[in-house]
Amino acid sequence: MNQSLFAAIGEHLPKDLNKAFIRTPEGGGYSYAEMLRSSSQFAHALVELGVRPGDRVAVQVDKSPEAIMLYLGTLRAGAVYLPLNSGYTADELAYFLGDAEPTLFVCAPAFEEEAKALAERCGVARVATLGKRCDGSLMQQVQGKPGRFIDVERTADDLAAILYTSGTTGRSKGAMISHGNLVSNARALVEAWAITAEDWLLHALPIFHIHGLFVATNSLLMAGGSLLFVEKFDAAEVLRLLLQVNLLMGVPTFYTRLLDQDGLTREAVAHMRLFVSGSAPLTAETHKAFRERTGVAILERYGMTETGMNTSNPLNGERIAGTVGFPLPGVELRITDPTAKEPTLLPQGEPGMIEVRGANVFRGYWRMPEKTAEELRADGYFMTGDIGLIDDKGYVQIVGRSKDMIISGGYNVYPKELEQIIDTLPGVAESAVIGVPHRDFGEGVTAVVVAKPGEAPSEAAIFAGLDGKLARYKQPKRVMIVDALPRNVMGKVQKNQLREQFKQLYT
Ligand code: MLC
Ligand code: AMP
Repeated sequence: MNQSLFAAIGEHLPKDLNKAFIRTPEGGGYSYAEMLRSSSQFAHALVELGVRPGDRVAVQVDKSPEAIMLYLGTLRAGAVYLPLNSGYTADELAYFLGDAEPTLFVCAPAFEEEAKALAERCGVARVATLGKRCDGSLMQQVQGKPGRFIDVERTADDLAAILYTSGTTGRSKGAMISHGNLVSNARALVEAWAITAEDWLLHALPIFHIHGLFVATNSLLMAGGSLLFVEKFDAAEVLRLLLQVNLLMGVPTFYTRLLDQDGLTREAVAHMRLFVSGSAPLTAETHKAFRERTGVAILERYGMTETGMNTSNPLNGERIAGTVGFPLPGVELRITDPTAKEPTLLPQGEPGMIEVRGANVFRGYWRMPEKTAEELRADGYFMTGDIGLIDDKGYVQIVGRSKDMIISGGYNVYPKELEQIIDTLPGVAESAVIGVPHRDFGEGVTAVVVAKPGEAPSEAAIFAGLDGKLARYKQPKRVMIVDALPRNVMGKVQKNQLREQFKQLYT
């Protein structure tokens, strides 16, 4: 039996296949029947381009309904989808292409020449292009292909996708996500949030991370629901389009920006069934402000690339601000002592390492068995790196992170990646990159820099030194020059002290 995500979606198709699957505000998009046809055509085109089952298809394109067809076509061809943030620079891409060794790299048409040179350098056999206006070489290749495709059979353990997550020590790791992972998590969300074919979700997230690609897209597909698809989040436009939908999923920045809109009123959202927030902490302040203004309690959930969604506040029941709710169906969660080598359970209410187990947990890191072994325990629990507790009502609260990571507007930024570059810049003795409260992005990436004796690197020089090397969202919003970094007796930089010192920089 085919255990692929697409086969599972096939079991839940709406009765009327002419019903919308994706619609854009301009009237474009695909019905379910058109989705079945188009994803077949994409699968045929991929096969023609030499993509075999198990091959990786790396994709860095602008958001469009066609990009979703490419995703589905890749799954149907039995290949492994590898989405890449459209903000990644050529340096960043070179690493991913070299590591994942895809058969095909699909990029935006404007990037074709550069991509071909990069692909040659990284040993990638083919490049095709896909634009957001149905343009590009892949789109041409898709035209005229048969509207039926015999799907490649997959087991639950076969890979469906690889998503790179940066590491705290430098090299990014490719999280291997199986069909079984995607199917189980989409089913759990359909159950937890009671998603049906009547639902319309306003999709304003990027589609190169699990939130936009898996949580928002797969769960609606698994229920035969519909997506109103916009290219990016614009608070005024989203507020206007909410009238046409009943669900919104977003990162906390969506909600703080919506609160800045005068038009956000009880009446404006009276028809909405559910607002979901995740990917970063939703402050109790934002939760409360949204509730006061609209009468609606945002439902906060918690997940990560390696595990999909782990917990959710209840659909029916109290949604408590500052908590991420209960484990989803099929997910086991425990809190352990982060200092102990063997899993040591902590009493309820005590903060420790959040560990999760279930069909949602990934298959390990691509070609990094030692990293996999460091984070996936022999008994199947994954050590998330998040510090949390289970309160007396059974709600999970996240209170911190054991990993040195910043979450800015829902994107993860690893300080090490910046520090390694900043430390090589002229006049810099050393640096520490921290996240401090930021009104818009939740945390603002901030570089704290110590100059070499007799030198005075400027903020502008640091910005210039990072330009083009890392995606823009990773770059510091401010650079603070200090005389020395605070260290403990072991010589370790005390980032907590720096976070305290600069906590009011962006508020
Ligand atoms: C954009 N910029 C950011 C940024 N997004 N800077 C810091 N953090 C961010 N998140 C920068 C741009 O580089 C640019 O800077 C400037 O801000 C304006 O760019 P923009 O394109 O106009 O930004 P905007 O569209 O307003 O984007 C903000 C945003 C977007 C919050 C809407 O970042 C977003 O959609 N975030 C969602 C991320 C997401 O989906 N995360 C899920 C990960 S999965 P400059 O200098 O170039 O002018 C996951 C697991 C889970 O975490 O549980 O879900
Ligand atoms: P990523 O590696 O991009 O998938 O990001 C996953 C990380 O985002 C988790 O390990 C958490 O640290 C964080 N995260 C996701 N959802 C929440 C949430 N609701 N509250 C706090 N942190 C969250």
